[in-house]
Amino acid sequence: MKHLFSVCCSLFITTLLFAQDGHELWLRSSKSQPVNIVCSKKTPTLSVAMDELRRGWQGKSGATITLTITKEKALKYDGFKLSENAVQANNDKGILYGVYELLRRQQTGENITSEVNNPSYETRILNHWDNPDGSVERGYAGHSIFWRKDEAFTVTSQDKKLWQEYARANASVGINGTVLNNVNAAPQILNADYLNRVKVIAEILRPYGMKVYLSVKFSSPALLGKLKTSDPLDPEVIAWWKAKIKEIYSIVPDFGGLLVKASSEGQPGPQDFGRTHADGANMLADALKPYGGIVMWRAFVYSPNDKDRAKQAYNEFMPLDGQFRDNVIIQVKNGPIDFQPREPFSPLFGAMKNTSVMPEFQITQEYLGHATHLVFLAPMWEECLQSDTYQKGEGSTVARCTDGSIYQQNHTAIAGVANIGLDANWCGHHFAQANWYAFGRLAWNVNLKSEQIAEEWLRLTFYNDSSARTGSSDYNASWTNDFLKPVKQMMLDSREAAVNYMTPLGLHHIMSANEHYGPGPWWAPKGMRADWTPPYYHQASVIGIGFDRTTKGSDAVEQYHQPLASQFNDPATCPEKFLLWFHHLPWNYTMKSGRTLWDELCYDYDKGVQQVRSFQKTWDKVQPYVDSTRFTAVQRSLRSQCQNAILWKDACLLYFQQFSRMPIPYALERPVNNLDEIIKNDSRRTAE
Ligand code: BDP
Repeated sequence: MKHLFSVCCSLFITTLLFAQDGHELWLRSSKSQPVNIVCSKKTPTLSVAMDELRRGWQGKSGATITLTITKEKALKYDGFKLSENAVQANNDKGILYGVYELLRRQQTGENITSEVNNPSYETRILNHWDNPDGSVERGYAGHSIFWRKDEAFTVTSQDKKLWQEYARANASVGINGTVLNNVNAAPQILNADYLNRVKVIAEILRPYGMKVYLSVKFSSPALLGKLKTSDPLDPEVIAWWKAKIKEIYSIVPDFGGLLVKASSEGQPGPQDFGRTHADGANMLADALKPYGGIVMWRAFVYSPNDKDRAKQAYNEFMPLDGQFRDNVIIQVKNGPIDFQPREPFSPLFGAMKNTSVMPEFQITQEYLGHATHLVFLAPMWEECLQSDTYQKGEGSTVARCTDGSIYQQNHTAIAGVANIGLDANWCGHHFAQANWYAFGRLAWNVNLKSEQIAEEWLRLTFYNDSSARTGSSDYNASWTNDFLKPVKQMMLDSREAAVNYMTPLGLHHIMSANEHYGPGPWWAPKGMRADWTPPYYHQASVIGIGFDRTTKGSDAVEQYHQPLASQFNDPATCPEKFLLWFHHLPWNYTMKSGRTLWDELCYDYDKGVQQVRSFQKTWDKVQPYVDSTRFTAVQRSLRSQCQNAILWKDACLLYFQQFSRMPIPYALERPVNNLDEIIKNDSRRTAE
């Protein structure tokens, strides 16, 4: 009888759940209460704030809320002060952020306390890797929302609507800037036609407090200006950039600045002319300075000649510490190599003491299963941000070394490589939206916990208020117990699961070539740059596995401040999650669990697969709480994720087993794929 009752309830709830394509993100409209707003000033941003209040007020019906621009010393950047019926800030953007916070708290049922809420970073920016032809590098959610191939310069009302929705979503989590094009920049982005489109985008984003930025190709003076050189010290080159930047500001007066990938992966840069990164960055910084613009100069550099790619950014940039202008920020990826599922933090954080440094995270899941795998990235970013660099004593976390708490920085910033495209749900996977949300929330408050972010996002994105009203408090309780708790746990476990089935124990860069989806530890075609092939990173042989970065090896450990350098250098004290990042060890090396290294690897891969299987069960069970469109989409993705996790496990274990020559522990499930077939399929694909 009880069972029948709950089945009936489930059916009742399900029928009330309207199909959701996910386009509304975490900003799902719900019926609001009437509200009176008192606001003495009038600006486009304040109008947005007032509209949002009217649209989403869930407080007392007929309440009066006051929006006041003050001059409060305790407020930093666009921070705000909140109470149940007042928002104070030093500027209109702060008011807007305060309004979003107020509405979020009303919706999630959090307390509204009257404390100062300042952002951790001044600039909280997305990097779109969007190309002028509409394609998106490492994008898995459809084409660019900004650019397209056909009728490239026509702006439709549909474009404008989408850009406005985009701006609103970003503002609601505090993101205040966006780089509109790929770091592998097409030079034509600086041509008038494109700049006019940038102007329209900027106009739509502006009321939402968002500035636009562009990525530029360092050789633009030669390519576009037909100059003989792009040498940053050449007077004609300097004049060309000055004129170009003047032109940009005449079109977009509040333009934010430039992002530059130079002397990196084949991109031109100052080194082509015998100049340094500082020469290049400073030349652009000087041209931007009169307008208040900044240069975000990337430290993602490596050449095939270096013995250890992990060391290179540090080697190139440390000697330049203190030589950059105060409107240059060095943009550093979280790890020293790339955006791998797990890396130790980049040793540049905290080490560059006289230069502004900003973290770059990848929201798009290039190495984490694209838009197919459910991987909540907040735990990964939290791990990086809360890593202690020890550069200024204990507690010198990456967060504190970059947010201005420890070093005097003229500008502070944090960037996330966007996962946004034209897909109806913006991000490809419904749960990938949580990563966009999480990036914004962490950029605003670098100390937020992943758990809080996941909970907020789930409440905003999946709580069904029409059912809540009919189902009353019972619905609330069962939603919390049977949906929120298990799904939140799934999100929180999902990154570690991906590490387990992809790259456990510090393994890295063993993904399949080019598209970076699935395993490829064997991939090393003749003549290929060694540092683009997985064997360079895993170094597996009959002797053992792992990259020796100890003092006896590449000595990458030396780039870390003590006590980390010694800790990483010794396999007994090196955290096991980084073991094979720093050490080459024999297959029978004894792990803390008492198992051999080989067995541990097998157990970790297996655990990853089992975790995804448990995510499938978790999701199937919450069906009554989710509309069928989103339910089915996530269910299907989890099936593909599970197949891919099994492929990772089978491929890596069977491949490494050729060297370990040890059996896969018999307690574990046997592989279901054959290595030769996996490799054959993979080489067919990489040859395409
Ligand atoms: C790598 C990506 C490549 C990017 C590069 C970068 O595979 O597409 O251009 O990072 O960040 O991970 O510049």
